[in-house]
Amino acid sequence: MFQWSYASVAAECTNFIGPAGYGYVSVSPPQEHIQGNQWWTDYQAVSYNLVSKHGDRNAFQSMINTCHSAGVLVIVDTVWNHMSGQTSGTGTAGSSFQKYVYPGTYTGWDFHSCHHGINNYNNATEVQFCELAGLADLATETDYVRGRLAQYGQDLINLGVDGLRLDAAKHMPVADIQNILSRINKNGKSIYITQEVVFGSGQPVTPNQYTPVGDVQEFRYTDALASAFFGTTKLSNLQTLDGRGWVSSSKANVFVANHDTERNPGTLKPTSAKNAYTLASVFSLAHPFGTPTVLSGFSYSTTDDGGPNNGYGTCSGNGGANGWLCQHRWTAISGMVGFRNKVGKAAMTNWSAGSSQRISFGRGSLGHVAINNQDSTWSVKVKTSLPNGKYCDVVGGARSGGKCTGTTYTVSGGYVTLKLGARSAMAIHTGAKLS
Ligand code: LM2
Ligand code: CA
Repeated sequence: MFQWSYASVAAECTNFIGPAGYGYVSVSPPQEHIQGNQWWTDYQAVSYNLVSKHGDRNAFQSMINTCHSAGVLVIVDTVWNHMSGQTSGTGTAGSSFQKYVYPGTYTGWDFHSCHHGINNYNNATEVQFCELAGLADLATETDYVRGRLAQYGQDLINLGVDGLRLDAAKHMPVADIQNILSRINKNGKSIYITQEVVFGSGQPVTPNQYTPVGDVQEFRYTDALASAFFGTTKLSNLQTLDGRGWVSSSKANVFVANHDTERNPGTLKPTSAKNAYTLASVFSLAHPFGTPTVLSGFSYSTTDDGGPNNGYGTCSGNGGANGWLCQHRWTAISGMVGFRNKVGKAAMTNWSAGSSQRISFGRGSLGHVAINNQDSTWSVKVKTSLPNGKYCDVVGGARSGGKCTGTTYTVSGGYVTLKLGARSAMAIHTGAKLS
């Protein structure tokens, strides 16, 4: 829930996220950060007081409790690699700071002595000991910094947080992350860890180096979906995603877009032509590879724009409101969350490709999906392992009462007949079967 205030996340956990069956909600950084309207002020930490533009400690605690009551666990975007790039100012909790001097938290020797940006990604030392985007780089190998970051992590866990997204994990030696996490008492819970390690061809710091710690965000997946759904590579080549050198399925955290990629050129965005974003989202939630994250963002005119509506996230029906996009509510996306929950770990079955841009596959005998990423209708009869019966399409509609609000598909004798319009998809599963 990119840039959503904690009060608005709490309301959305109750109103939609919980009932829709999402496992976790992931929220923007809660620690004190520099002031400013841009979204990225979040990533310039000033202290670990939980007073950010998204809300204060009470709002944060209350969101955790409300989301938990709605059956939703909470992942927090955690900035451990650095403090501010801004040279001086006052943070969102009122703390005065200078770059490298954060009174009560850190001072000069808590930072790496390399005070310049990262110019050479082929040099691991520079990647991890110099300044990502000019941000004061914490000496995460020192006992004091490790202890301070663990104290922050412990505070989050004690408040009930269930998972951490480790921002800029690539820029911290994996041993430092392991050490910090080992100092945190998980209170008997299992804490989900997802680490941001952007793959770069030929670079010495790789996503696979971080898998001993937890999940790793696999940006090669994001790139592969973009080129397939833009039609520059074959969608039909995405049947098997293991064995490509990527992070393995059990460790990969995958997404169609995140808040950074959607702001980059040539990537899948909610505004991409030809329904590409929705089709890719259907693929991501249907395909067994990895643990999928759905981005919920907002529309913007410049890539710096902060969240609209004073940061209070709002949705309406199956869409957004007041500048928020609410992708998590889109019919296709929330329908596919239901699909994924129903099919669980069932293996891919009955894969077929009608062309390089038309695919169809099942998940055991629990679900079946088809994607037509072409400009003409695809009519085909495909094999399925679903039991005989009538099923509601959950991409364009849902089951409501005893009826389908969208298309009804009939499975008979191990086959289903599809007629998929240009750039559209269908998905059926046993959780949306008519009696
Ligand atoms: C991340 N992953 O490693 C976040 O996903 C990404 O959004 C963060 O960058 C980055 N790490 C640092 O936490 C964002 C944003 C940058 C922005 C930084 C810090 O993408 O553009 O940098 O947050 O606010 C900004 C200015 C940049 C300036 C920097 C330091 O855009 O021009 O660099 O602040 O003042 C001199
Ligand atoms: Ca670093």
